Amino acid sequence: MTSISSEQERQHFVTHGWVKVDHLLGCTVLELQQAVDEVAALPEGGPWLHHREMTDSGPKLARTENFLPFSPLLNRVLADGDIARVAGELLGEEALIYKEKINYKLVGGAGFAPHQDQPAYPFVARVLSVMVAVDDATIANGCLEVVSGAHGELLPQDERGCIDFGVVSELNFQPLELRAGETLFFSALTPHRSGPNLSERDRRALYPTYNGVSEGNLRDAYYAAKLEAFADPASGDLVRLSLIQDFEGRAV
Ligand SMILES: O=C(O)CCC(=O)C(=O)O
Repeated sequence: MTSISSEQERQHFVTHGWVKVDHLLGCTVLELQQAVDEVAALPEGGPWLHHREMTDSGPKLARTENFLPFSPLLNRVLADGDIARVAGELLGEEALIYKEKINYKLVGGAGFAPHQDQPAYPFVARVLSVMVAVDDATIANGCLEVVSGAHGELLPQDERGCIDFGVVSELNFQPLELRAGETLFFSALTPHRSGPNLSERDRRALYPTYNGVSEGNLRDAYYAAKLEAFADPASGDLVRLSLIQDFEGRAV
């Protein structure tokens, strides 16, 4: 089988714990943005999960999950296309979608505390995190910041499941700007964080997460567990988006 990622890209991923790859969408950036607009416009109360946050200009959409069954284009791009094939090359076996989310980070939207993704993913030993930029992701609008070469182990965590404060000061976070349509593959152990969107433009991004076929199709089990965990409404000032409390957004 011919591979889609180059040897250099695979080596970059192994060494640094992340790699950016372009030209994997299989559709135009405009089609991708329109499909994300359609998901954002889905009404409340479906099997998809919309989450909102409070910003200085009022409540805004922060995240949608569980939308692939309702978006043929996004399902093709994330589950059946070259992004999933490169994910498989990096995992070393066919990649299946474990879960999918859109982080909208609309103007004024909040950032994410330093964390590794692995603790947020039950039932699975190995997952691969991926970000597909829907809009340009820049320092001003809260692009991802990663620590290179620190994907060998789970770091000490605080009570929220984020990286312990004492460890964070020793980590060297580097901003990764992405052009709309570019894809970032990163290890579920790569420490990362992001700032708020202080710009005048929205910064939307898709985050499909993949597991290897040898661990089975876990997507339904993941969403059943998430719905059960979220049935017990969390109190407090922060919005809960994940099974860990990495999001820094204010509750509506
Ligand atoms: O979208 C971002 O800015 C960061 C997202 C993130 O780290 C997460 O959803 O786990």
